[in-house]
Amino acid sequence: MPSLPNRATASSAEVPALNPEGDLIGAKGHCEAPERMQAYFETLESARGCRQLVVIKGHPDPDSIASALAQRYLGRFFDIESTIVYFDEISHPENRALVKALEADLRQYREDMDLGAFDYMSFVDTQSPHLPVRVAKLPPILTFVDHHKMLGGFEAEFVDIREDCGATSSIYAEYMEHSAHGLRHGSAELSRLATALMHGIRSDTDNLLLAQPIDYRAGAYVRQYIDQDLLRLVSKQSITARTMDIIQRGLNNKVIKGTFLLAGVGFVREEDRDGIAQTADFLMRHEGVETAMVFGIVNGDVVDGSLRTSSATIDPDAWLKALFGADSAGRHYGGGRRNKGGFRIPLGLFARCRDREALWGIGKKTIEDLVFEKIGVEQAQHEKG
Ligand SMILES: [Mn+2]
Repeated sequence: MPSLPNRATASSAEVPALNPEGDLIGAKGHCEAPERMQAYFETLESARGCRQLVVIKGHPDPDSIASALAQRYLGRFFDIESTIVYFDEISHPENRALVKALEADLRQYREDMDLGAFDYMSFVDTQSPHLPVRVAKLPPILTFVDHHKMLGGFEAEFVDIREDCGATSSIYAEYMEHSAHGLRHGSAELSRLATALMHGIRSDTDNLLLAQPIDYRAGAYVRQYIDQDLLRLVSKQSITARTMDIIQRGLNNKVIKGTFLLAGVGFVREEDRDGIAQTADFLMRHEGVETAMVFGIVNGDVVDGSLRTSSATIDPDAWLKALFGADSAGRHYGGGRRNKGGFRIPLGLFARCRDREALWGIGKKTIEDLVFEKIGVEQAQHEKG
């Protein structure tokens, strides 16, 4: 029997040091894009002492909130003063609780805010830098960090878009791990930031089910600094009674064609709009369904929808853009990333229609016809070979 190597002969210098959590001290994972990280910090250096507006577009979610906090934190090393702004309501009750638990200091846009007074804008976790409000003279874009499908068509000092990355939070974690501006122990604020990043990574990757290598590395890095109790608190998943109601309507109204499921859920209050996405997530679990699309009229004035897919042939971003097209300003009604997407189509003048039933009927019919026509055409093409 071969003898086992004697562990006692290894010199103590070869034994890596462990911190109390059992992690290797000073061990670093692989850095996916060292040049980009370097360029990121050089860009912040070039803006030393400036004021930046960190923009969250759409309804703030765990990944965008954590990324904005990371952008603010990293800016501080360069004396960059940051204001984090968001435009759309924080609709999901869990996200409202998250912002509170993180003491995140996010500002909702108000008309008396002078966005033009900032030196720069930085965008996180969003596909395009268009603001939902008109500002006479917008500041230039300092950094743009995201993981949605690349759209291009804008100028920025620094751009890092990684489509093969499950969460924008993971990109920020990489900047931190491989620079001198990383997370540290012993700071309540930094453990909140680490927790926010972990929650952002988990929530954008369906609890790591869809995680890419960078997401695992980022998770391994931030976990050393997280506040376990806080993470447990923010990731507790409850479904509100009103969301249950939306899911139920989705179940009742679903139409399945092949592997595609479409469900209209009628009128949804602004604060419950996240229920549409939650319904799409839920209906994806229907046996034999590869793609689920759920839509409703939110706030009485916009058709809002979510798409989820595990299909290898449907690219949500291209698919939704082709289906709904763009407005007269060229802005697409929909978009997405690898396995999920969303759309928002304003009803315009029709929002004033008092006959809600008729309005819903038109909205539903329009979406159903568009979708089923597209699926039909795709199927016919497929069958033709
Ligand atoms: Mn994201």
